[in-house]
Amino acid sequence: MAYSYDDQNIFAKILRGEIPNSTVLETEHTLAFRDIAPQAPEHVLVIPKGAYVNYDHFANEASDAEIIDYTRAIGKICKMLGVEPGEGGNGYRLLANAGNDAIQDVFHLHVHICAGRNLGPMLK
Ligand code: D5M
Repeated sequence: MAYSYDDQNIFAKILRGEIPNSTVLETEHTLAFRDIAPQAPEHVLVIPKGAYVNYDHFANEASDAEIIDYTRAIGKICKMLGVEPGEGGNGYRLLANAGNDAIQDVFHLHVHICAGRNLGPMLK
């Protein structure tokens, strides 16, 4: 499968420092920042620094180091936000939209972390 990545997408511009962001965590392979249009009291987007259009692209082509870094960053942010259920938090939702049916707006992989209210059965 050939994946097509447009390096003019807004998250590519954030990664190049061309537009600002509200950073929550930065690691070697991952950047996390607050969503510009939050749908919950806590709404953080987590993106790999590599050029991956969606989760499938990332899972197939990223290195083990990138995948480990990204996965652990998501867990770390949930702890930082204080929403980890096992640690006294009230829970959270992870969501990654891909393609038209999911209404993906930005074609650089991002996992939404949403928390801080009862999120109902679905987001978006
Ligand atoms: O989600 C795309 C998400 O990206 C959506 O929740 C808004 C957010 N967004 C768009 N531009 C920015 C900037 N500049 N900073 C932070 N967040 C942003 P999708 O899953 O593709 O629909």
